Amino acid sequence: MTDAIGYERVGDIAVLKAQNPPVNALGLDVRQGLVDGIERAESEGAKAVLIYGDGRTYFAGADIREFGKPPQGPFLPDVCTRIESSPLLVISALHGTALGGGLEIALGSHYRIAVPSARIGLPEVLIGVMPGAGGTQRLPRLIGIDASVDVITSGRQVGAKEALSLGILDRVEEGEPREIGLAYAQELLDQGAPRRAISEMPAPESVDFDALYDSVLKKGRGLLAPAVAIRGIQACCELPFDEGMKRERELFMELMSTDQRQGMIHAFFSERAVSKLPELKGVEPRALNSLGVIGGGTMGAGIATAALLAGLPVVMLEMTAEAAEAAKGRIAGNLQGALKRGKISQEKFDHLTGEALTLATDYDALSDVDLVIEAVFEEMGVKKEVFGKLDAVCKKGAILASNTSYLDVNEIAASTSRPEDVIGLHFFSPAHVMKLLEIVVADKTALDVVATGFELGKRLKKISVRAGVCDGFIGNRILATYRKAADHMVLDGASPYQIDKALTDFGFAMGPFAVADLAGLDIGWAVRKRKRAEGMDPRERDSSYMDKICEAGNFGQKTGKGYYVYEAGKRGGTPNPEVAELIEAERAEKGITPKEFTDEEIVTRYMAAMVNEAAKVVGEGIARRPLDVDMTLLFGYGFPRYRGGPLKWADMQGLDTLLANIKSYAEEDDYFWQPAPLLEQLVAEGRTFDDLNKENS
Ligand code: T1G
Repeated sequence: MTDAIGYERVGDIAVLKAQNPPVNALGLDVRQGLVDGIERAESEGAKAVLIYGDGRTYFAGADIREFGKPPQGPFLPDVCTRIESSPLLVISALHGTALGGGLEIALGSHYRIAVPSARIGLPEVLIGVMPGAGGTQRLPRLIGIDASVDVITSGRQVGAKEALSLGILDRVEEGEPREIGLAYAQELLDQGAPRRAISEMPAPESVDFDALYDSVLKKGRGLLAPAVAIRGIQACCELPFDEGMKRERELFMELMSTDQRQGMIHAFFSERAVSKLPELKGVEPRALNSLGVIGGGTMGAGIATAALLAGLPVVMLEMTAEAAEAAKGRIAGNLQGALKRGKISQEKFDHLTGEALTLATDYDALSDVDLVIEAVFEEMGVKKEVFGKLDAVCKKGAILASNTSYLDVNEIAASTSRPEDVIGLHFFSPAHVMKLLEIVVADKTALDVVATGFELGKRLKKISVRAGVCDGFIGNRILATYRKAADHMVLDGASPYQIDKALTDFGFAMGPFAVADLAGLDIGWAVRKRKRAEGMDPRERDSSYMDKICEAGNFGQKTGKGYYVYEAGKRGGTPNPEVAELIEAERAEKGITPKEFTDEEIVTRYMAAMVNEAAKVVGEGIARRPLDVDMTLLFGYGFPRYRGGPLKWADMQGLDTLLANIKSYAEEDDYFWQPAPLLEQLVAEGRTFDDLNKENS
């Protein structure tokens, strides 16, 4: 017996306790311990077996750290079948999150009881695979095809109450899993309850699985796993159980070998690793019990909303009482969404827009808050004025943060007497929805201030990424480059609409031109004007057609017209014919003969620009590790999760191929396409971005 599974007898009941913290993942020792425990219970003449988890949860699934390594028996499907085939009555008592292989172990049991707070699910598709231990063979027998398709293809967590009504659980009882499990097992023994092997239950009637496969594939926007899982459910309905299990295993192993599985596992572990910085180990955050927000516009109101939902009282400072009331209205509007979705009660809504939110027009109201975030106009003079006042008013040790999206946080810090207390907290709009938070660390920012930034991000359930100070930090700096690559392709012959489609086919939620219309074309216009005013390198390709779109008052969705024309009540837009004319005129003016671009070339160039700039951002230390860039692009810029992020994608393409492409583009334009030194170094040394992740985590 391994100690991963504890064994004790309570009368006729053998109790198997999972003790493999932190989440009782079904690693080799746990699997072996379960088999040994069942065999021991049978040899000792027990009448029933209770399986439950010690610590915070029942089994949370296979140990995904084993993925990609040579598989070792006993394999999980066999463990589930071994449990199910026991002549003893097997009961599982669930708490925490019984997910993936964890739920499959429970489905191999004959009865299932749970505490009310338990959640169950088959989230395998969220990491690029599918249930591979009988989930697609047992669940449909238990709850039918429709409910199984929902649970398996969504990967969502199902609460105990819903799981009971679906028939996945037999009982939901308050109490400790061990106690309610023992009581239920004894009750079943006393009733002479029969074993209930799900594999012996009839499978549902087959349906048109080809149509179901197609609709799930379309809905997944390129994601393979949910659609392949449909073929597993089909096997349940069309094959005897044992053959269905074999078919499920084949499909599972097919998914295990895909780039999508690699990408999504990378995303799973990276979103946890990104906020674990070696330099913050053992650094205590400062007190964080109250927040001040300056500026109640869209961003400030979004930040205040996120803080209020995280339980932090907020002082909202605006210039006038009317503006403060308008800010409160925006916050209430944001919270209405949470109220409608049942995320908060009316009572909570009233509290958050009542005593938890203080409106103010005088800086003195911020004298006692632990952390202030300003979200005022993006102009350095305005920022310095705000920070000068904060420096005078805020208590010693208070943290002064700027939500600036590209201004120099070092310069802002230098305008105070306490640069060590100054940090950038770059939220993404809408701030109460977007997961990404760039924590911009200036030269003098104290370590415990950085730690407090990450603590705030954790409280707000953000994916927090440490960024150094440069124009655009991590995300916007990389965006500016790959957006420019797209603009160059437009000038050279591609249409904005072909580019948008090529990139949505690649998996982006939206293409760059649709994104520009959403964000507002006036933002890019202001940046181009700023850069021209600051003086541009004559080798940098500039473009005027976009200015002409803006000069006509077309800023995208907010004016109803930009690259696309938007009609009220209709999703998406149709190409704006004026844009093509402006592009042709500029090509003519510049003497450019337009050339054809294939979708593949569009994606290759676009991604080469993104990876090259990302490699510079890592090489310069603006991003700590390649995974930090991946998480930034995933959570702030709609990069497709199943590709893991641009640098994970680059590793899978092969860095040598990418570098060769960049060098070939440099022959046309050696200013824009300067190969990143880090990329050249990695190729020369035969290393990958993932090697860097491992060396720096
Ligand atoms: N394997 C290995 N490590 C895991 C793990 C897992 N399944 N789940 C979590 N961890 C680690 C995680 O990396 C972190 O480590 C720590 O545990 C705490 O996690 C055959 C093949 C369970 C809801 O997909 O959804 O079964 O950073 O920070 O927020 O069909 O973890 O501390 O070093 O996330 O409380 C299916 C994935 C696997 C569940 C807990 N199961 N995990 O959330 O803590 S595939 C999953 C989660 C499978 C079978 C197939 C969450 C959680 P570290 P955490 P949390």
